[in-house]
Amino acid sequence: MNKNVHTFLACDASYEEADIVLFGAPFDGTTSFRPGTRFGPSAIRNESFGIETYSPYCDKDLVDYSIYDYGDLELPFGNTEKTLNIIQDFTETLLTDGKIPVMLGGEHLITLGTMRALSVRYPDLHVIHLDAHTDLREEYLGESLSHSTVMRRVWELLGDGRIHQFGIRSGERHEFLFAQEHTDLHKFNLCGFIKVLDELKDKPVYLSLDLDVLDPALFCGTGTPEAGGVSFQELLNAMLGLSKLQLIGCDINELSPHYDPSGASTAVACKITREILLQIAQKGEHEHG
Ligand SMILES: [Mn+2]
Repeated sequence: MNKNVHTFLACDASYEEADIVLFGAPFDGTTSFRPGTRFGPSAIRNESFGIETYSPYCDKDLVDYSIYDYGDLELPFGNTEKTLNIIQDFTETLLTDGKIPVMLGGEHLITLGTMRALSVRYPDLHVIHLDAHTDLREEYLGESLSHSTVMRRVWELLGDGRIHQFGIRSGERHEFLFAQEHTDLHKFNLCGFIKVLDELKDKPVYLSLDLDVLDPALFCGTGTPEAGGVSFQELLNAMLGLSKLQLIGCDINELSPHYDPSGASTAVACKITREILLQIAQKGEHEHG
């Protein structure tokens, strides 16, 4: 008899043996335009069985690594602060147990939960942020906790020069002016990404991937699609450099699966999740010899 399991593709190690822990944060409580990212993690798990465990891009296979899929956190949809606390507490548990957290969203605000835990643990932490949107508002609709303020809140934790933003093509003028002073913002594409990887290779780095950085022509399953954006190949090439880094955690967020009835957006999310997991896993392989 097979076990009745519902995990991301081949992420079926036990918690104890796993170096990497995948978990879902199905929260879309502050979504301003079109909700639905709460269905992201389960869609990624379900549809992951449509792709292979083997990556011909990096010549690695998920079956050769120990990754545990916790499932989804239980989050109170109406309570943003409590949701962030649950994510923070869970992340702290993983760090204490020596695991690398990989979180599937959910809306982008969930990043603040992991960052609250990680910024304490790693005082010299840098963040690589891929997104169509600046996410640097001081507040949105009177709320300081929002998917469109998340990187401003992260900046408050980390300070100047720690957030490296790529693919950004939307925001208010004052956000871009803020970025000139306080973050390392690269507009429109991923040019300069490899250079930043080289600069950060000795630092602890967290990756926050808002999938709407992609061209909505290939990734329309998201709440705030923004015309323009990078191709799958560009994103993949960038991700294939991640094993150079001391990646201490990451999140992949903003898939809202039902806006793309073809399922292609979810398939894109599955494939990029596989590639990121393999980059983190092979790094651990080098370190353990
Ligand atoms: Mn975005």
